[in-house]
Amino acid sequence: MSAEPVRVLVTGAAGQIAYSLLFGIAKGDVFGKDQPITLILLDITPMLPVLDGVVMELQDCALPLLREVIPTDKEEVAFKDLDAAILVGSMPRREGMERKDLLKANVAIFKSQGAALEKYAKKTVKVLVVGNPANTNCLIAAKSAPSIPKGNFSCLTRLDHNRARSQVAMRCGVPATQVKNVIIWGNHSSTQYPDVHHCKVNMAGSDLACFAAVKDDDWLKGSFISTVQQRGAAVIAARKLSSAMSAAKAICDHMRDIWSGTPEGEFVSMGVYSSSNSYGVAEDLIYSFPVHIKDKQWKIVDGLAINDFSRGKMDATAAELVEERDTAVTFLSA
Ligand SMILES: NC(=O)c1ccc[n+]([C@@H]2O[C@H](COP(=O)([O-])OP(=O)(O)OC[C@H]3O[C@@H](n4cnc5c(N)ncnc54)[C@H](O)[C@@H]3O)[C@@H](O)[C@H]2O)c1
Ligand SMILES: *[C@@H]1O[C@H](CO)[C@@H](O)[C@H](O)[C@H]1NC(C)=O
Ligand SMILES: CC(=O)N[C@H]1CO[C@H](CO)[C@@H](O)[C@@H]1O
Repeated sequence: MSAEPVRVLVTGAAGQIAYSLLFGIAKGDVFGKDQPITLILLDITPMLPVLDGVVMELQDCALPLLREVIPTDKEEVAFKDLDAAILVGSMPRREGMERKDLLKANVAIFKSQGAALEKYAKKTVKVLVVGNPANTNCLIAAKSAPSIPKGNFSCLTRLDHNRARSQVAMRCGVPATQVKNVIIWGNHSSTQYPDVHHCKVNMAGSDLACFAAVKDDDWLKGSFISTVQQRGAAVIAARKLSSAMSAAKAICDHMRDIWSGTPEGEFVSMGVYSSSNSYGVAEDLIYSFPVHIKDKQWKIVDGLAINDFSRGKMDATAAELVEERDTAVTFLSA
């Protein structure tokens, strides 16, 4: 029995995240071990020769699920009939480039790709934006594809989520899988707020509140938070390249959960559309919230208690996103 292949686009496909990501997708980590896959790889024209090398390597992996690989520099080819779109490519910051000019260049890319989703993709397509500024790029893509439900767009904060989970796990001496329900609130930047007030650590067979398991409130309220916030910069300082293997793993985790759901009683962090003032967050932002996923639909986990310590940090990261959105929207209409 062979199901129809899912059509999956990865943009920035000649880049370093894609190099790990494509392998993860092609071997079945995301859409399931029985689901055939057609991979579509989009990059800019000068990168087409590199893309050919990536295609050769994918072929040489001799994977059972990979039915076809389509490299392209054309949006009308890339976005056709998509089931899933993982938008990794974006304009990188160059030496001396103004913040505003960088944002403007990214608005142009995500406006165009949003319009291509609108025109060519399936209306049920699930879109994950990774390229930075991920939250605002995602919002621009969603606004540029009005006939695709906003709920089908999300941006990646799972890497931050996994970093937080792992920091707690290492502190407690347990595998990362014994730590659940950390939350990343807000922007994927150093103002993000990694929150462990609802996190549970499974130690010796029982679930303990994170604060009780770690037994070091100063660490949890101080250097734990800054370590997670600054982790991307620490990787760049050490590796001279940004996070790629861990980003690819996080993308696989994120899209797999969209496809197959989250376990009962667990939640994950994703940048999603803020539409109902959940947790007092301004509407019309892509903001990272704790979500449950079922039947390919996310729902913000509601009713979590928020103390003053958390409130201030959640508001600060929201303010940053409001400012960025308001600037980006002026470029959108230009
Ligand atoms: N949200 C997150 O958690 C997270 C984590 C890590 C990295 N990132 C971001 O992911 C992005 C990619 O990172 P990387 O390390 O793979 O970068 P990279 O520079 O190695 O690769 C990016 C690729 O995108 C391509 N590209 C640029 N513009 C494009 C366009 N308009 N259409 C298609 N392709 C285009 C480039 O040619 C390049 O091949 C960066 O923006 C990075 O900041 C986000
Ligand atoms: C939000 O986060 C992104 C991704 O790290 C960053 O590029 C952007 O500058 C942040 N926004 C603001 C307004 O600081
Ligand atoms: C989360 C969400 O809103 N998902 C929607 C994605 O699009 C499909 C098809 O239009 C809807 O059925 C889902 O509800």
